[in-house]
This record gives sequence, C-alpha cells and structure tokens, in this order.
Amino acid sequence: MLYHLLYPLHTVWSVFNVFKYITFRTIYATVTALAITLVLGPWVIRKLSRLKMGEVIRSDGPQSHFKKEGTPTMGGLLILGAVVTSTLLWADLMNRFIWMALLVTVGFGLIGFVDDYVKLKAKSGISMSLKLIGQLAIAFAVAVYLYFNFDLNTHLGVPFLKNVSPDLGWFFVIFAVFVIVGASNAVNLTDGLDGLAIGPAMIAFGTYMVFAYATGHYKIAQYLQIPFVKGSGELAIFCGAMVGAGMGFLWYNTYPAQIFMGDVGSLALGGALGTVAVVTKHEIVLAVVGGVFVMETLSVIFQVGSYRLRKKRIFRMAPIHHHFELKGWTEPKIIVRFWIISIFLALLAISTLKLR
Ligand code: 57M
Repeated sequence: MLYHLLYPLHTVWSVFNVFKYITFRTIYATVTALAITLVLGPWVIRKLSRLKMGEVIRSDGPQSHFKKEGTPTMGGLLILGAVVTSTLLWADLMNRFIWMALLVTVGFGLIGFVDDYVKLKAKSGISMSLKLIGQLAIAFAVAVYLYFNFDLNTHLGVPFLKNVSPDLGWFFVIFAVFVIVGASNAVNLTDGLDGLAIGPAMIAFGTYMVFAYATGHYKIAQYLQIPFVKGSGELAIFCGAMVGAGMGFLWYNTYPAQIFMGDVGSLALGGALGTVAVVTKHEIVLAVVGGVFVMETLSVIFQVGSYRLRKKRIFRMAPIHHHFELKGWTEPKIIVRFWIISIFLALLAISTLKLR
C-alpha cells in the first residue's frame, strides 16, 4: 500500500523514489513483521491462555514433553497476522504473485486453525484426509491459475545443470500441487520441538528472498542463466515479512517455549514456502533448502514403512527429532544442530545459482 501511496510523490520529493526499490521494501517488510510479532507476542500469549488454548500433550510421546502440557498454541495466528499486515503495507498490491502467496498462506492457515481448534475442543483434530483435500484444492487452484495465466514456462529448473530443463507441460500443475502440499505437511511434521520448525523456515524464506529477487531481475537472471519470471521479485518482500515474523515468533517459541505455532502456523508456512518455490521456478532446490523438513518427513516414511513390512522400527521414534531425544540429546542441542544443518543447506542452495 505504501508503494502506491508514497512512490508517486517522488516527483515532488525525490526521497520517495526509494519506494521503487524491492530491496528497500524487503528490509522494511522484515522489520515491520518483526516489530509486530515482538510487540504483540506477550498479549497473544496471555489471550490464548485466557481462552484455554493450551496444548494437549499426547501420552505416547517422549516423557520430556509432558511438562509442556498447557503451553498456549495457535501462535501461528500471530505469525500470519504480521506477515499479511507487513506484505499489504510494503508490497506492490497489483502483483498477482503476492495475492497467490497470501491466498495459500491464509487458506492453509485456516485449515490448520480448524484442526487446532477441533483438537483443543474435541481432543482430536479433523481427519488427515479432510485436511489434505483442503490443501489440494487450494494448491490446485493456484497451480491451474499459474499454468493458464502466466507465460511461466513449465520447464523444470534443475540445480547445477543449466542445460537440463524438461518441459513438464500440463504435468506442471500436478508437480506444483505436490510441492506446495508436500512442503506444508513436511513443516507440520517438523514442528515437534521448541523453535525446530520456525528456525529452518526463516532460513528457507531468507534463501527464497534471494531467489525471488534474482528471478525477478532480468539482467541478474540472464547473467546467472536462471529462468526470468517477470514480477516474481515482489515475493522477496513476502519472504522478508516471513523472516521478520519468524524472528519475532522465535523470541517466544525458543526453548522453553512460551507459545507453539499450531497447525495454523506450520501448514501455512510450508504452503507459502512451496508456493514461492513454484513461482520462482526453484522447486527442486527446495529439497535442499528445506533439507531438514525432507529429513523429518523421510524418517516418518521409512519408520512407518519398516514397521508395516518388518514389524521393526528404524528409529527409536519418528520424526527423527524424537529419535535424538530418546538417545539422550537435550532439546536445545537437537534444535540448534538442526538449525546449523539448515544454514549449511541454504548456503549450498544459494551456491547453485553460480554452479551451473
Ligand atoms: C505434527 N505435532 C507435534 C504443536 C505444533 C504419522 C506421525 C509421524 C504423525 C506425527 C504427528 O502427530 N505430527 C503432528 C507434529 C506437537 O506439536 C503441536 O503440533 C503443531 C504443529 N503441527 O505447533 O501445537 C507436539 O510437538 C511438541 N512441540 C514442542 N515445541 C514446539 O514449538 O515441544 C511442538 C512445537 C506438541 C509438543 O509436545 O504437543 C507432535 O509431535 O505431535 N506423530 C508424531 O510425531 C509422533 N510420532 C509417532 O507416533 N511415531 C511413530 C510412528 C507413527 C512413526 C513411531 O515412531 O513409531 C510423536 N508425536 C507425539 N507423540 N506428540 C510421538 C508421539
């Protein structure tokens, strides 16, 4: 909104010319979202506590979690409020990619909110299949809209291999849905320790801030030989808002957590990340940037598969963060080590821009 209100004034006061720059608006979208979550955090924690929105800890989980009973959850409402407000303030609201990212974020957040609310009131959330149908519907709508409304080529960007970019054709729609819904559920599974999901999510959004800026900048995209997606640069502002909101939320979600994000947060963050990856044509590299989310999801797949086929577990408990807990690693040790892995993978992913 500020872009539309203040940039036109640059003909009178040249200082407002700064609102033209995506870098400037990304920095202040990050700062705005950080300020909102930091300032409103304590009030949201008190409000959720008063509304009895306290986490119910499952009895079959690690003993160390029992003391977390009653921790206010649905803190994702704070994250999403900050992200939507900051994006609407700083982004170009005529940019359709911005509205697509906000649609997935709010839509997946709504699915998570219903699941969290039902879980709190009826002790068990909505069925996995109902959640999945909602996610698939939203992701399909975005993927079809992208396919028919943009000259967004349906070629698949392959990291490190500049001459390999198979044209998926209509299969792009199926692939895009898989990326968006897969990322959403992977972040959801990862959110099982204090700060374990928000840390890698912030790192991933910070990485996609770089990718979005590069793919939206004709000269940079040409130089790096990556796909040029006109208008995708604005998503750097959305990613900045996610990073800022994540930092502010982490201030209260860090161990020992005063608040959990809930499915309203985890499903939304993952869906938003998948959407940005699809629009910036950096879908495969998401498996690198979001390697912690991939590792967590694969640990569950292998655990369930092994148990069903062999009646034996591979890990002491899945997802893999519980395995390390049962091995005796303290919660903070697991969390920070997963963050370190995330930062390494993000650096590796950014290097793919040059290594082609
Ligand atoms: C999402 N939710 C956390 C919190 C957070 C198929 C199976 C692998 C599914 C999986 C599952 O239920 N996943 C749901 C993970 C839960 O966190 C809540 O959920 C929101 C995110 N969706 O915001 O509201 C618990 O995680 C802990 N937590 C923190 N700090 C945080 O900042 O400590 C969360 C955020 C919270 C809290 O204890 O209650 C979760 O773990 O459920 N199931 C599992 O992950 C279970 N694993 C399991 O059953 N493994 C089996 C098979 C199925 C693979 C096995 O290994 O044999 C574990 N989770 C629980 N109990 N709660 C272990 C059993």
